[in-house]
Amino acid sequence: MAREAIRWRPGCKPAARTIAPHHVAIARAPQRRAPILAPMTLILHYAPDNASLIVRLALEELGLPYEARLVDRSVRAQDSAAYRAINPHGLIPALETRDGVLFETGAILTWLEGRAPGTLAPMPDDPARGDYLKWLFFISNTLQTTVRMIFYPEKYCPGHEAALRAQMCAQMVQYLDRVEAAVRGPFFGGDTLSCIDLYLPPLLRWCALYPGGGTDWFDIARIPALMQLCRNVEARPATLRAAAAEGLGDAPFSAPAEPDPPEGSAT
Ligand SMILES: N[C@@H](CCC(=O)N[C@@H](CS)C(=O)NCC(=O)O)C(=O)O
Repeated sequence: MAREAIRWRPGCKPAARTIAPHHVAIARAPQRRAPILAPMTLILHYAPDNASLIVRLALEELGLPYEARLVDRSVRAQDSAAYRAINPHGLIPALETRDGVLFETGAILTWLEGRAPGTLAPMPDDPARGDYLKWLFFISNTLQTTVRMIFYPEKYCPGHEAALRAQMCAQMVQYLDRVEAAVRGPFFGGDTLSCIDLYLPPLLRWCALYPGGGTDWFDIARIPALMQLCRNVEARPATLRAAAAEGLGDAPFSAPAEPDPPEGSAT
């Protein structure tokens, strides 16, 4: 079906919300004032197959126009003064908005979801909101941080990298078992896509791929509900657009392979 970008106008709710027919949450959109967001005011600082992918998935789902600006990891551009002026932590992603620069994937997702309330998260008065928030925070605070420790143990415990990595892989198995047990439907919370469904598949992809030669701990057979969720997310046109932009193939989450990006480097 025709897919239009969300447009915000002063003093009214978003117009032309024809993202996808199964976005039942759209019907819950509030009548309150939505902010003005002029086209092309969003700049996503990204590297292929980095955490910026999660933000790109949300931008694509919401149909928001954005410019993707490469952070060239092959020359450690994330450490450059220019990028540190955007994100002082030197981490990818960052999103430039009319409200200033945002960093932290979970914060960016929440800000974006707040531009179109009800599209990618339960509304504040929805009983499902609490479950959504607690798992979103767990994924952002704990799951993603554990993945970082598996990828970059030298940043957390120099001299004890192997021990830290082993400990974090074992921890991750337990965390993923708990996330698996919490899946409620085709998407994490049930029938409706949320930011959580855009966050988990990239994390699982990275567990399967990185670091090269060090992913034996990751056992897809333990997490069938999450694998089905991955298949459901990667069937979406928004996901296919994001995957194409970053060279991730047609099954980026259920059958991940090394990326072949049109520009930049994943590591
Ligand atoms: N907590 C941050 C973590 C982001 C993160 O780990 N980004 C990685 C890429 S996936 C990164 O910038 N790595 C480069 C580095 O650590 O130097 C967030 O959620 O945005």
